[in-house]
Amino acid sequence: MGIINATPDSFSDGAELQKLGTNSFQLDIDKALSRAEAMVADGATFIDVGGESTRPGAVAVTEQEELDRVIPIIEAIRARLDVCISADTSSPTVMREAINNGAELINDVRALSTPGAIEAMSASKAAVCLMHMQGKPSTMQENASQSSYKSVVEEVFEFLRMRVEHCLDQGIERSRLLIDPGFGFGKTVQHNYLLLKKLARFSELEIPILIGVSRKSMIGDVTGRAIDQRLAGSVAATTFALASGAKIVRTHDVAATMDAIRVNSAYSSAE
Ligand code: YH5
Repeated sequence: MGIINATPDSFSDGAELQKLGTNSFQLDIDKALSRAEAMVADGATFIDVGGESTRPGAVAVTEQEELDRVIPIIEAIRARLDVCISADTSSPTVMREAINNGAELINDVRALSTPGAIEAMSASKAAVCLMHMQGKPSTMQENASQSSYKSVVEEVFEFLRMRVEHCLDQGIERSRLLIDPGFGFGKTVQHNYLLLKKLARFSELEIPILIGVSRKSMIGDVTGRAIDQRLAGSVAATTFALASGAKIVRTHDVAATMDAIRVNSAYSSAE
């Protein structure tokens, strides 16, 4: 799963080109589309489009801003590429609009906890990824270190098990669900590595596991590397996740991640 961040700061040359009389909005869409094309050429089968930054400390966006950022990019990808489009959102309105415009997966870091989100999904045929997060993006990492997980693995497991049950009760079929332990979301580096080590536990739920470790602090912390130097570490962590049964990997670096997937497939099927 390749990542497209539809947040203004991720297309940073927009402002400069605008001065020359170019439409920066169209430029952002073109840029997102060429990124998506490259990721599909590298082997991505999902493109995750998000308009709300959920990085630690990020500020909230309005629903309208999110729609304005995400929907045109989804439309452009749908018109040009044969790939499963994932919309990274917690807003029921954005979920509905994204699905109406061709998204087949909703990636919700809040696991459908926003009022109306469950209803938006049960009224659709789209799939949904339920992710675990402790706290909220603006403050989750401030509290992570003193956070009182008795056992981080058991608590994340119980949370996902209950969200899965709730979705099933509300008419979202099992075959439409994905689960994700939410690396970096209200967790210390130690919590993240324990979750990675025990990831196989989550296959008990018999729902495909999606993971995202790409360029995150858990990689930066142990390698001492800046965000743009974390590829090797991210691929190493990904390999452990694949060996423990992860089925979908959310990444900024599709080509290298595909190599890890191929190596893992060969390793798993060796006899
Ligand atoms: C995820 O794990 N993550 S957004 C901080 C970074 C680098 C990357 C400090 N959405 C996930 O990618 N959706 C995000 O450097 C996600 N699973 C799912 N399902 C955070 C992110 C990032 C944060």
